[in-house]
Amino acid sequence: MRQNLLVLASRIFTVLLLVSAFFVNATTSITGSDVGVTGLWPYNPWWDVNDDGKIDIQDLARVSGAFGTYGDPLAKASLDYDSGWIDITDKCGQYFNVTHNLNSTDIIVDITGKTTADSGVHQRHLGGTGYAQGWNQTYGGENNEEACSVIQTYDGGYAITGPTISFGAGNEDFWLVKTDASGNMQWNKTYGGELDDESRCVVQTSDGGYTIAGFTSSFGAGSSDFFLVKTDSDGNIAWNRTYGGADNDMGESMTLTSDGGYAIAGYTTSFDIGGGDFWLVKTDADGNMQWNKTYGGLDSDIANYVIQTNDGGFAIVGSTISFGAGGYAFWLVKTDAAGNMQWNQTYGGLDTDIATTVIQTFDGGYAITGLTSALTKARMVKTDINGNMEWSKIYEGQGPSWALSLVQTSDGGYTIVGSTGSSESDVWLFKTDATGNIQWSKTYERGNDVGWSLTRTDDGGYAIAAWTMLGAGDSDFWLIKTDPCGNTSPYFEYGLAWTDSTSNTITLYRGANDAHWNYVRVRIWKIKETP
Ligand SMILES: [Ca+2]
Ligand SMILES: [Ca+2]
Ligand SMILES: [Ca+2]
Ligand SMILES: [Ca+2]
Repeated sequence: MRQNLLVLASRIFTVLLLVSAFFVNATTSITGSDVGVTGLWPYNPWWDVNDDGKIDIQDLARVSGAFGTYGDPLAKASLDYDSGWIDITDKCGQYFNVTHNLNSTDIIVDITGKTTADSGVHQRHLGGTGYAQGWNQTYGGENNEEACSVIQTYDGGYAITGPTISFGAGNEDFWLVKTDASGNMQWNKTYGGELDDESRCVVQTSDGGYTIAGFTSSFGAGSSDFFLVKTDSDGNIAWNRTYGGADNDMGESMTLTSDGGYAIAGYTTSFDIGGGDFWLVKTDADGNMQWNKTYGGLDSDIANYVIQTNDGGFAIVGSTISFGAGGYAFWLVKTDAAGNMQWNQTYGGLDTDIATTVIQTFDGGYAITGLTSALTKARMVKTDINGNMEWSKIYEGQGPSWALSLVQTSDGGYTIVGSTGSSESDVWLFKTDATGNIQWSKTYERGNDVGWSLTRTDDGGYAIAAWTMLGAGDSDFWLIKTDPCGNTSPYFEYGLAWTDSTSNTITLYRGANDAHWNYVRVRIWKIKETP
């Protein structure tokens, strides 16, 4: 079947489908036989094949190997409507309308697609180019490796970091793994000393090198310190810096800033007013500290994630007992560009609520992932630009569930990674709409597995940094690359179905597991009058 599809795809560039009955006030009813077309009409692959009253994925599956027309059976007279390329990357398993405001008859509707913005054009439900299919790879030695962060690199490959015990100078060390676009390891490096050095976060810098942040017990002012390591493009150390005092200073998150420097957030007991506080360190591009600020009360305040906001300030999220209703609550702190707190908000309370990641949303607000209910349920909070909660959702998959990282999608929704599972945990990836309702959900399983971080890839898919207990020994890094619908293996669900029309809209359906239809273009042509 695959061979046939490829042959068809190469022979047919554009599928034309004749419509007449869909449109009101039809003056001429044109059918295939009227214009002498064979193989096109009345054969319509977008029908209700299994007669269950709807055109959906079951129908797509049945017709995906069968459709084909040859050449251009109808002559186009004039182009009456062109939607241009519409990004539908995030519409897996969804119906959507293309509005054309064209009330006419004797037309051809011409639907084409592309997989990436730069790839070739394919026809409805067949073909597709430029898609790097899903895959997964593990990296590690006989002891523990825990992947915390993944980025796609300028060359289309990936860089992953987290602590390793198997390799390096002793106890835990920072581990940086660089792969090609298929996840094959190109090189790996460790950074650290004799004691524990735990990396949390990697970014690529404009010179092609990398900067990794976390904390070290091997170096610095005492106990643990924030630790920042800058490398060249091959992972060789350019410089490294520690930041901290005599007690614990644990860097958990870092972001590149608009001035080329860095902001690192974590937890300090060196400079806190009690129980540990959020600590934010701002450096220049060479790692020289420019300023630092603490935020917190008399009890425990633990920062887990920092971003730079659109106004040049910072948003830091974590958990607090000092403020809120009693137990650990999500705590969001917003600062100006100099680190002065502008406002802060807590979400949750009596239960234990641990916030893991914050992003700024398209509307200027914030979306936060985390854990609640004694760390057994995933939680997400959406706020407005001032941190006022708009909604909060709790997600339970198969047993205990965590939400650890998220991205916003082009349709205003969210894709969240974490873990779920009853006896063992699996990596959990799910997509929601703009108000947090789950649209699709996938799990990935080796042994006991947790997804810690995700990033969007240049082909519209996702890369997930996970750890798995089923690897070379103890835990290993696990890098999972998916398509835009969360699949790691190719599906033969080529498909975009045309499911309904009115005089001014065409309703399309993108297959729930379709890897290829990230862009669609609808054109409507007047046909030439038949003799
Ligand atoms: Ca070490
Ligand atoms: Ca210290
Ligand atoms: Ca405190
Ligand atoms: Ca291992």
